[in-house]
Amino acid sequence: MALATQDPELHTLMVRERERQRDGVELIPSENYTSPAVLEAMGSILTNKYSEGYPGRRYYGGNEVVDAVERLAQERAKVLFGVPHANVQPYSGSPANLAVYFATCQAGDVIMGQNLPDGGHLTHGWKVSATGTFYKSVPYHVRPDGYIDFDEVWRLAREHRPRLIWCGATAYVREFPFARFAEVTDEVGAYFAADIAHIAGLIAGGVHPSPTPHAHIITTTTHKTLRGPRGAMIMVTERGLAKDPELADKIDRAIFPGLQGGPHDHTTAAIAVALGEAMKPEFGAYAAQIVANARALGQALMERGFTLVTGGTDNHMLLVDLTPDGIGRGVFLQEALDAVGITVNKNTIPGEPSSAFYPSGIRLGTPAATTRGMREPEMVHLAGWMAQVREEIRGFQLPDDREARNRVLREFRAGIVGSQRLKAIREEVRALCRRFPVPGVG
Ligand code: DSN
Repeated sequence: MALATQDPELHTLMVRERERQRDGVELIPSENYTSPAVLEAMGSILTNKYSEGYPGRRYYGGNEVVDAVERLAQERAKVLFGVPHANVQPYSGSPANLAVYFATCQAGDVIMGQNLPDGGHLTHGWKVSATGTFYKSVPYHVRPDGYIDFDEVWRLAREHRPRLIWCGATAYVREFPFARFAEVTDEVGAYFAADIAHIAGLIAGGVHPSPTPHAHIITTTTHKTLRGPRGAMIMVTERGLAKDPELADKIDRAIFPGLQGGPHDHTTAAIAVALGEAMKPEFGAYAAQIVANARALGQALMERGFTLVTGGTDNHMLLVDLTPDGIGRGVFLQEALDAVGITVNKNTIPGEPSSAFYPSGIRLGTPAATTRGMREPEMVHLAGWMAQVREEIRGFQLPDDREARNRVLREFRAGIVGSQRLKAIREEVRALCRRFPVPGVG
């Protein structure tokens, strides 16, 4: 109420976003809907406090309650992921990952991670990221079939003797081979960091193997499948402490005072709430349904002629290869699906023949749709609409020449605004959404 009267301009924008979330299907695999309890903690008076340091070791007074909040989040993370140490202060995934470098490497050290266009993350050493600038990045790739090229991982690790190897990705649809990465890192003496940002909720729910017995360090964001607030955690495993008994202290010092100042205590509280939710048996059922929905969506898409990287999925995500329709078509399908209220993101595919800005695929995921209660029958509806949208825009091709490309995109955008077919699908999507309210949104 305060916002509506005090700042109607901002309030109107929030109303619009609420409607967008309510009336469209969210299929971006890194997004989710938090619970009303998480939202309540996030929007709480805990945002008023400064708490540099760690519980019992702060630089400001008045932290007796915040200490208890942070300890609660730490303890829940430790229980949920079976680790002896958890730092819940990273502002988000990228600072968390940067802290891992700061704790384990010197500038110029060799590091390895999955190449960005092959599904890896910016912070795993991509050339324009600080992690690819301050450290010598030797990326590994996926094979043409979409699976991690493990022969290459072995070859590069033996040749370059990296200090740190990442396993984890933003666009990888198969189970991560954590045990195999442990063999490699053990042989070459590297730290093994597992970035489980995408799959943390699946691990917590018991439907993806955990890296805890294999990795030294585990990082994760808390807002994807884990369904918490936007934040992150860094965990150190027993294996990590066996390799380096100081590792937990090094991680803590890397976050504060190395990279960050005061933690966001309202986020810490919301992480504690989300971890508490993830410890409940119903979260396991949720995680299993995410995967079941992803498989159902993938099967229905393939039955309608779509090509999936690796031919399916083991997790919450699908990567659709649109090259049979022409290269660089991700932007066309993303925008046309936006027009009908289905939100996806354009994405590179293995061996991308175009560019990261005009990639040849789209990335889909089921965590958010599953949170609002959608099941296999709804996935089949979604696949049907996606096939119709693809047909509607089949005539557009992306020219190489920049001017021609801009002209085609202008025509395309005018075309999707004017399409009666897309308008009709938009109404069908809206009707489906009304049957599945979003927690905290309505
Ligand atoms: N932006 C995230 C994702 O969508 O996967 C990764 O940081």
